[in-house]
Amino acid sequence: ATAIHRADYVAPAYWIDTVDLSFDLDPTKTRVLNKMTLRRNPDVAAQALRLDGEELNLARVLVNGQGTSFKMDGNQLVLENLPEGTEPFSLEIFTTTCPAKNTKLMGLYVSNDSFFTQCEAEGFRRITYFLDRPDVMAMYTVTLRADKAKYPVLLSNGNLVEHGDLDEGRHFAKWVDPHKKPAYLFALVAGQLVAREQRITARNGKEHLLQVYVRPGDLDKTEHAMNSLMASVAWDEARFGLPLDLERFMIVATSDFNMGAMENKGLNIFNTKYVLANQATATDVDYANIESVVGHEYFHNWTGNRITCRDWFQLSLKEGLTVFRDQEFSQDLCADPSARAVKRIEDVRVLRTAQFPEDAGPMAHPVRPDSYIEISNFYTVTIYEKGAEVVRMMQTLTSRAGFAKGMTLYFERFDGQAVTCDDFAQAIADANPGSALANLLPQFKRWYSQAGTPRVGARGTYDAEAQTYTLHFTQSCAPTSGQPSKQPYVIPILLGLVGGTSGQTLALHAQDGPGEAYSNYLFVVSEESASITFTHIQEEPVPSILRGFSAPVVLDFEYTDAQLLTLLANDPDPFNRWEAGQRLALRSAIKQIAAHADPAGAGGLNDAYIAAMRSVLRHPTLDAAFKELVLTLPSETYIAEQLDVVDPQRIHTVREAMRLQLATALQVDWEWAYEAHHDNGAYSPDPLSSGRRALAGMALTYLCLAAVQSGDAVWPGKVLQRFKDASNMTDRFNALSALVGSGHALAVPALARFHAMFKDEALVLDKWFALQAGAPDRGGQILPAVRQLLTHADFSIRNPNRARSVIFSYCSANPGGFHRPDAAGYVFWADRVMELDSINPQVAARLARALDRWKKLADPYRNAAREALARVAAKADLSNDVREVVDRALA
Ligand code: HT7
Ligand code: ZN
Repeated sequence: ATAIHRADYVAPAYWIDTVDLSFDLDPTKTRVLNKMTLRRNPDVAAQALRLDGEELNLARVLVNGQGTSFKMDGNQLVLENLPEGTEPFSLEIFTTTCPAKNTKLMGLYVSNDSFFTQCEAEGFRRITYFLDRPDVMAMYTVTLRADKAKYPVLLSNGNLVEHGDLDEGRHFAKWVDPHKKPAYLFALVAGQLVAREQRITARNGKEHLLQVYVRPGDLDKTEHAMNSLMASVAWDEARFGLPLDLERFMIVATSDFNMGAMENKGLNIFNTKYVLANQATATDVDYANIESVVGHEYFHNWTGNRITCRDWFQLSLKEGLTVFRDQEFSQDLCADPSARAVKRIEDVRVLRTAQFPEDAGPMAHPVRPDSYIEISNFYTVTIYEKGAEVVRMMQTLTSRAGFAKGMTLYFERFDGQAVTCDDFAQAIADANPGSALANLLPQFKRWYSQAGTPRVGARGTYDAEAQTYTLHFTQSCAPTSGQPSKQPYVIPILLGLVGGTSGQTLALHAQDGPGEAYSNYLFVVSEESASITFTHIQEEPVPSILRGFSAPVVLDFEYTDAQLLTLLANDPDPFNRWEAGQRLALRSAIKQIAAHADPAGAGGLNDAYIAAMRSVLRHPTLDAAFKELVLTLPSETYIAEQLDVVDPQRIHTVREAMRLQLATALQVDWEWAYEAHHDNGAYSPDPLSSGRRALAGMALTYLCLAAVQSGDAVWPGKVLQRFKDASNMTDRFNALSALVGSGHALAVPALARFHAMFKDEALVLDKWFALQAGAPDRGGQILPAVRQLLTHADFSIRNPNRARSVIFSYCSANPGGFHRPDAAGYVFWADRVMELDSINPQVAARLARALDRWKKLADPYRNAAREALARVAAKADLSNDVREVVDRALA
C-alpha cells in the first residue's frame, strides 16, 4: 500500500453533474445501473477517466448509449476513448454486488434482513464505479426496487417523488435529492422498519417532516432521539441562523455499524446505540450521548454537507467544526451554568485521556494530516476533538458574536462548495478584522499543521511592595514523526487570580492594558516566552490559569499543595476548581508509584486531600454532577501518560489503593451522599437529576468497596436490593457495577438476573458484556472471564457493538486486566486483531491501536507487546487498515 500526500492534490479531470441510480435489491445479487452525465474539467489537462470501484462485478459500460472500450488498472476502471471537448456526455455502468457477504459494513450491506449503506469515506466505490472523492458533487436521482413483503420501506436521500407496485410482488420508490452532494453522502435503506414522525414548522414558516425509523418493537425507544432532533433544528436556527433545507429529514437505526452515525443528506444512518433509549434500557450517559450524536449528525447538514471537504486531508473542516457545534449545543441545552461546566470537564477529559496520548504516540498527526495510507484510520480524536478545540480557540479569540459572524461569512463564500481548513480559518478571521485571530492568522494555523501537544510553562512572581503580580509563560512542543522542531503556537490563556489567604477573586488590572478591572483576563501567548503583570494586587495570589481549558495544552505550574487546596475551595472557574483536585490526586498517585514501598493498602492520600474531598462531597451548593467529577480519581490511562516509563500493574495497584482509602475514610459521608441523592421519583434524564444519580451511584461503588474490605454484609445486601428494585437503567446498572467492581460474591447472581431480564435487548447485553470485560482485575481472573464471554451464545465477533463490548472493553479500557506480566493479554489481542481483520478491517484497525503506547511500557510488558505487534505485522494478507497501524507502532 502506498501513502497519499496532501501536497499531491489535483482537481478532478472530469466533473459529474448528474447521477441516476437504479437498484434491484437482492441480498445475494443486487443489480446497480448507474447513468451519469459528465464533462471534462477544462482546468485540467485532457486525460483518461479513471473511476474507482471495489469488489464489483462489471457487466456493461456505455458512453452516449454506445458500447465502448475500457480497461482495468488495479481497482480502477479506465476509459480512454471519451468524447473530446467540454460538452457533457453520458456514461452508463451496470454492475452487480453481493450485500449479504459484505462483512466490512462499507458500501451496501445487509443487517437483520434490511439493506443499509455506508459510503464515507470511500464506500461508494463498493456500490458502483465512480469518482469517489469529496470534491466531485452531483445531483442524484435514485430508484429502488425490491420485494414488497420483505422490504416494505425503501428510502434514499431527498424527496420521495414516485412509488408504486411492480410485478411479482415487487415495488419501487424514486427519490430525488434537491441538493448536489459528494458520493460519500449517498445513502439507501430498505427493510421492515417503522417510524416515529413529527411535523415541525421552522422559524421561517417552512414545514418539515422528521422521521426516526427503527425495527418494529423499538418504537417505544425513539422519543428521546426525536426530541433531540427537534432541539437540534431549533438550536442551529437560533445560534447560527442555519435552517433545515429539506422537506423531510430521516434518521434510521441499524445494529451493525462501524462508527456512531453517518450524516448522509436527509437520511442519517445511526448505530442503534445512539438512537434507542427508554428509561428501562438506557442510562443517563446513553441519553446524553444520543442528544449529542443526533445533534452532531444534524449539524453536519450545514458543516459538512452544504460545505464539504475538498479532500480527506481536510476532514477536520467538517468534523472538528461539527464536534465544536455539538459540544456547544449540549452546553446551551443546560439551563444551569454548573451543568455547562460539567459538560466542558467531560469533553476535556476525553481530549486528555484519548487525544493527548494519540498526539504523543506513533499515530500522531496534525489536525490536517499531510499523508495517510488508509483514510478510515484518520477518523481520530485528533481530527475530531483536537479539531474542535482549534475551532473553540477561534471563538475565544473572536468572541461568541464574532465567531457567529465568521460562520455567516463562511457560508456566504462557500455554500455548495468543497473547500479547505484554510478557507474556513480565513473566513472567521476576515469577519473579525482587528481580532487576535485576524492579527495572528498564519501563526494560528500552526494548530492545523503541527502535530503534538504544546506544553506551557508558567511561573508567578509577587512583589508585595509594588503590589504587582507577574506571570511568566514559556511554550514548547516535543518532536513528532516528520516534525523534529515546532514553531510557537498562538495560545489563548484565560486566567484569573484568587487571594492566597482570603480565597477572594482578585480584580485584574493589566499593567499595560485598558484601565478597567476584570475577574477573567484573556492573555494570548504567541511567542516562545511572554509575561503579563497585574497591578493593585494586595495579597499574594494563587493564579488560576487556563480557565475553562482555553487551549489544548499541558500546563506546567509548580503549585504547592496549599495553593491547589485554595483553588479547590475557592476558584470561581469550575474547570480549574476540578483541575486542582485532579492535580492533587495525580501528585499523590505519582509519588506512590515512584515509592519503593508496596503501595497496596495505604492509599497514600494525605489528610488535607481527604478533608477537601469531604467538604466537596458535603458542600451545600455545589451540584451533584460536579461533585462526582471532583471525587473521580484520574484514570489509569491519564496517570500513565504523565510517566516516562509505565508499569500498568503498579498504576492499577496504586489507584485501587487510593480508591479503597477514599471508600473507607469517607464511609460515613458516602452513606450520607447515597441517602441524600438517591430518589425513586419519576425518571428524567436532565443534567440535574442525572448528576444526583451519578453521585448516588458513586456512593454505592465506594460503600461496596469498603464493605468487601471490612467483611460487612449490609451495604452489598442493600445494593443488591437497589439493583432489583430500580425503576430505571441508570440506577440498576450503577448498583450492578458497584457489586461487580467490588468483586463481591453477590455480583454473580446479580449478573445472571440482569442477563435473564434483558436477554432480548441487544444494547443492554452490550453493557452486560462490557461490565464484565472491564471489571477490575484481582489476581488475573479477567482474561479467562473474557475468553469465556467469547464462547457465550450471545457473543458474535461480526457485530461491531458486541465485539467492542467484550474485546475493546478488555484490551482498550481495562489496563489492569490487559497488561499481564505473562503477556497473555497481548497474545489475546493479537489473535483478535487478526481474526477481526478478515471480517472487518476498520474495526480491527481500531483494536490494533490498543498497543499504541507500547514503547513507554516497562519490561516485561514492553518486550512482550513488541512481539505481539510483530506477530500481527508478519501476517501476510493483512488489510491496509491494520498494516498502517502496526507498521507505525513498530517504526
Ligand atoms: N462522518 C461520519 C464518519 C463515519 C465513518 C467513517 C468511516 C467508516 C465508517 C463511518 N461511519 C461514519 C461520522 C461523523 O463524524 O458524523
Ligand atoms: Zn461528524
